[in-house]
Amino acid sequence: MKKLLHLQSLVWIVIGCGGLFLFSGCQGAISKQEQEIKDKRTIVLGFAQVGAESSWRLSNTKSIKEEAAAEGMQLMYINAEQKQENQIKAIRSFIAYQVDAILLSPVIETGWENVLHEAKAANIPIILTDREIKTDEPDLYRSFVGSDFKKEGKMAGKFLQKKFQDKTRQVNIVELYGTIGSSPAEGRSIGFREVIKENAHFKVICSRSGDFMHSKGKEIMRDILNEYKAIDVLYSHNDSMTLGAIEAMEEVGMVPGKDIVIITIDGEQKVIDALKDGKVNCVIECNPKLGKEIIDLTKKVLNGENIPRTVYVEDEVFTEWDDLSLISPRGY
Ligand code: GZL
Repeated sequence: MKKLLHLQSLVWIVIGCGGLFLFSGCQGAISKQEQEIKDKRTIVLGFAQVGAESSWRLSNTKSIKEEAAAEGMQLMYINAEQKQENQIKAIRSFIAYQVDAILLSPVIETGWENVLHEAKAANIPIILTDREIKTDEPDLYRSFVGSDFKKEGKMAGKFLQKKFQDKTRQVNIVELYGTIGSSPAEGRSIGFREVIKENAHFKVICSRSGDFMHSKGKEIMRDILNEYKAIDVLYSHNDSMTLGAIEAMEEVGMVPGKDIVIITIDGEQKVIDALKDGKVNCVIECNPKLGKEIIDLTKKVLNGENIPRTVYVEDEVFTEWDDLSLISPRGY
């Protein structure tokens, strides 16, 4: 509708000039007029966000909203409450409005072909932010901006190898898995296992999904503590689940970071504070502040420039061995 309105106003402008440009090879004139309108009009983006399940997610949303506003872009934001069907509905509404581009953080990796074909048919570019999709049709989206989740999993495994380098007895590991079918959970799990398979005495005795949520992380850790009596390590796919798991440990008198070594991913302030208090042993950052990279990339797409297929943001690792006073406030 929006683009149609602009086209009509463009046609009106051309006719308003006595149709001078309409029939006499007006391409040059129209493209000048069109360029002036295009330069003046506000870019409208659709943003289908996963939800608001963690402080990480809230920071990620804030970063993208702030950068879009700073660039004078209008952002239509939908919180899909971690449901793929809500994201698909949001994309369809963005298509109906004929936004200039769609930002999508796909809650899970599969099931996107139909709606992304609809966006392609509408000539609306898709940019993936934060999470990736699995598809045999790479042209369904232009680029991915986010973290390298497999690398995050490997960093977790490498910390564990150093932490237990003197141990030869079996090391029992519990994994709090993120959202099943999501690219961060899959990457963090695969990367971790790729590293620890070098150590035959490292054993993942239990892996359960807490869906990246504090409440589920606590609930599942309570059950695991009842079922397993010899746990050495908790490897948690995100800080929200970790904070829930720490509460479950403390409920039964366990000392997190001592009785159970804890490795967690995201880098939220609360978990950095827990690292400083000795309740956590290793925090792997997953940088949520993707706004600048996403909006810069979107501008390039809309200007018809070539863009990279994948833009990984850098993630840091903070361990119990570091000078933790050097960690700047996290902001999320
Ligand atoms: C990772 C992101 C994950 C965070 C969680 O990029 O998708 O989703 O690690 C969030 O905190 O729920």
